[in-house]
Amino acid sequence: MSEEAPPKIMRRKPVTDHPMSDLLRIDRFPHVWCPTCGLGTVVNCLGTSILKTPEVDPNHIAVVSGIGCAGRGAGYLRFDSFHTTHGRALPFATGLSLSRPDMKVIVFSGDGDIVSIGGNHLIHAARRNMDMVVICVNNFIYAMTGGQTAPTTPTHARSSTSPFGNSDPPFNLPYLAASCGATYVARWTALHVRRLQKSISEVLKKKGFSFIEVISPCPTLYARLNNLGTGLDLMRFYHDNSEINNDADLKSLDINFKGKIICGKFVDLDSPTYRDRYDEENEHILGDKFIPYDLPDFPHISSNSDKEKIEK
Ligand SMILES: Cc1ncc(C[n+]2csc(CCOP(=O)(O)OP(=O)(O)O)c2C)c(N)n1
Ligand code: SF4
Ligand SMILES: [Mg+2]
Repeated sequence: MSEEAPPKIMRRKPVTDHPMSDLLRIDRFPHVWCPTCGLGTVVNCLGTSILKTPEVDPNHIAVVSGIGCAGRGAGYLRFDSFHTTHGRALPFATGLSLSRPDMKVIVFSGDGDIVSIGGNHLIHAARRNMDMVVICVNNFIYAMTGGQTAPTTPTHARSSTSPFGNSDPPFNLPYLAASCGATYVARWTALHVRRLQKSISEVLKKKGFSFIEVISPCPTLYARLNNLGTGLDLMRFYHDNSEINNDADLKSLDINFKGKIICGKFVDLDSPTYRDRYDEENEHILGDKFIPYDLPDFPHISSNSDKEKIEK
């Protein structure tokens, strides 16, 4: 009588489904990002935050990107995703947020896209307290186009257009966003995954203009041009050189070349959004003739939203 073979013990079970597979457009893979680039980590943090914020209905989330390596983010995420033109993610998101107030609009893009060509849109979206979340992935450079100097490149850092070192001062992004009117401002690095996820969860449940800067490794251009090693070396650098100080003076958040990176949640306040002020102004002028959108304050949030029901 032949004995039945014992069940095979598998030390490593084959992975049939990625934990994020419901949220990713796997058909778009392999992605374009280099090994040890920080962008995958930041996208993963965004997806994880959405999954771990049970109040937020994933079917009411739109992700908008501009152009750049970071700008590829929207295309890999399986929400209502829009890969727009360079610098225009914020005006696109503004139109979307105004015409679809039932959607939570998230802009996911790079420092060059949001702060350089898109800088004007950033300051005005913040000033008007547009209801949107901005995740600005700052790798200190225009990566996709070959590593040119960005308005975030630290003084003395080298880039393909400043081969002897950048002579300009970079923007202090949290200070810029806050001084223009952003009602939530935070900075993390790609190493601070839990804190970044917590921040994203917070802003998903908040109204108004939220700005999260994420310092992220670009090993292929920024690190190579500045002899900073691999993405892993940059993660070690963040580990050794970042300091969390939620109470830091916004003016003190400058990032110097190879200097300390102060992280934290610096601003979290409630202030009327563009739509609140628009409705109030129109009600004041038109009285009963004005019919505002009949929507709850947080239409994308439902107490019994079911993550299993992500529409395929
Ligand atoms: C109007 C316009 N100008 C310039 C470009 C070229 N361009 C594409 S991506 C990019 C820079 C992207 O930098 P960033 O937003 O920091 O993204 P990264 O690649 O660093 O993630 C530039 C200048 C373009 N596509 N369109
Ligand atoms: S060039 Fe830099 S930012 Fe772009 S994918 Fe490669 S490592 Fe990432
Ligand atoms: Mg960049």
